[in-house]
Amino acid sequence: MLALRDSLSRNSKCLDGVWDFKVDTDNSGVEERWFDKPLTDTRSMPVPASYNDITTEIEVHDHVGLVWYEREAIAPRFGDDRLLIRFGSVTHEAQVYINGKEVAYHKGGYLPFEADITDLVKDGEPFRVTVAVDNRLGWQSIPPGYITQDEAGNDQQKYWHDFYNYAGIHRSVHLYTRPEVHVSDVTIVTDIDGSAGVVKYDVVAEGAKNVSVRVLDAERNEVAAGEGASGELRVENAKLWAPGEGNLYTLEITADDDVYPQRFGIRTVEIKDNQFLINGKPFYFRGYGRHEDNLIRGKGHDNVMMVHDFEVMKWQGANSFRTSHYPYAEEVMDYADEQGFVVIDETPAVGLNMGIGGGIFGAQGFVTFSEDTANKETQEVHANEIRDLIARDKNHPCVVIWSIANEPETNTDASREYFEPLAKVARDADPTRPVGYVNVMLSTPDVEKITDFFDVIMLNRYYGWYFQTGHLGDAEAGLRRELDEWIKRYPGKPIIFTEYGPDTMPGLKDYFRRPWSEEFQEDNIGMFHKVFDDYPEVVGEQMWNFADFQTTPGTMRVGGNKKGMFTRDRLPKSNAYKVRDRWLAMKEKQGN
Ligand code: BDP
Repeated sequence: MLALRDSLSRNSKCLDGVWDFKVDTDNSGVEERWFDKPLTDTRSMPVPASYNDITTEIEVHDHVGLVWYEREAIAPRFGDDRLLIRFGSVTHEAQVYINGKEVAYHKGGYLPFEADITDLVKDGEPFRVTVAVDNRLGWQSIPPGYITQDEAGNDQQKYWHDFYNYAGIHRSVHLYTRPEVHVSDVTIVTDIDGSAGVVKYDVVAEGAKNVSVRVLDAERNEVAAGEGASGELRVENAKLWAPGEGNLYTLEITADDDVYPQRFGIRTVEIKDNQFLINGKPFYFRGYGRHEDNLIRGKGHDNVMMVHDFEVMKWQGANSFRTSHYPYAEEVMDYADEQGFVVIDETPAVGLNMGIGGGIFGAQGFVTFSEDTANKETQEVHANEIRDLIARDKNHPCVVIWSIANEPETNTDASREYFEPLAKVARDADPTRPVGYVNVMLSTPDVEKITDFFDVIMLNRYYGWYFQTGHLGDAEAGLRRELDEWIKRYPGKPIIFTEYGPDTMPGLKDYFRRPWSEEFQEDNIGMFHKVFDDYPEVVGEQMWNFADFQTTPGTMRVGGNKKGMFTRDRLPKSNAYKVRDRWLAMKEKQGN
């Protein structure tokens, strides 16, 4: 889906603000047709934000099922154009009504959707927007979950991922206008030829008689132009997009009366002899797995936090991150392009592994892949998440790898059957970028069954924390043994560490440098770094996690997951300074 952009032919109006809100205590609002009339007995709820932490009421925080949002909007003048309503994301399911009429149903909590509402509203007139939001996860949702009842008969949502199931209207809501005949998609693929950039483009604009394009540089000078819906252009003396250098161009597309500006960067990505090459140069990933998680807002997108987080990452000398464990807000992807950050872009397929349920995530006793659990239908939902993510993010130069799942079960024949077609879905949707998945520690190379479908090996490893807790000598030996085995079995595939590091209580100091202390975080992460430095096949270190984040309560979680390099309010733990020294030195050496 195309990003929201204003242009000569497109105007948008933001509907963010304070909406009316109501919890649907017994989840009966759809049957009772709450959307027919304005909601009654409402309270205030900011948009965008997760609703969970806004009020002080546990009934709101813990509600399982539907909540309702509503506001009035005034239609802008749209004349003969179409008027659409667009949501950046609603987690996890949304039904949208305009003046009581359903216009959209969308399942999947982390990607945008829109609806044409032209025929339901009038220029300049007020109308009612009602959104029913459902936070329930089931076996056929991505991520998966299931619901049980407690002794009192209340629903309890269970899931296998280690972050809190925040819900609500998480990203901005807009109205926008566009001509009836319009640009509905564009794919841009770039290459480098000497000092020139080669720009292949393919526009979809159904019914358009005339399609033309021009490439504009950052100062809006035209540097190339073409006729027709697809073609190849040359940009002489191209300013390449590169790590640390957010050089961007715009492909301005004109399709009859519609004008759509698509930003892109000229760069290449390639894997060769164990190395990850960007613009033909070996790239080493320094950074983190992150979360969209913040105080009070939960998973609501917030530009203040976004810009601050990037400042903090730059302070530390990071050059990359993974969108663990779901697609991030479009604003974040745009900003990563601009800042020259390198991104591993992940689908919301997290927790497809009932083997690690156990004590941590509060559920166990299921088989991951079966007719009654994650089945064909789940696989199709998963496939659509991959397609939709790639459709949304394919023109972002920052994205260099698609990660189709985090820590799924991959040590069974059933997992091989499940993942083979999904790897293909990703490759068909984008033949230009490497595809991978993020591997869990239970899937060591001797038992893992799907790495041959992928281009890179991405490992989450907790040596010295969940395993050999506190014993770094054994941890290091285990890590080295495992790495040797991966390299032996998969020669040529580069290895990126996508998670490592222990929970660390900020302020907990210890002369004996034991687990949970700030000293232990330094030692554990330092041990990993020492090992990485010995292996040229390791081309990246993304520690877990950028910042502490909220989870479901559990005996292994203290007010959430504490593996942050920074606290939840983005203050450095002592390890952050150590890693900063390392990363700034590496940056100096690598030049990015
Ligand atoms: C891995 C998951 C991540 C968890 C992390 C942890 O990928 O989501 O938060 O471990 O345990 O299993 O901290």
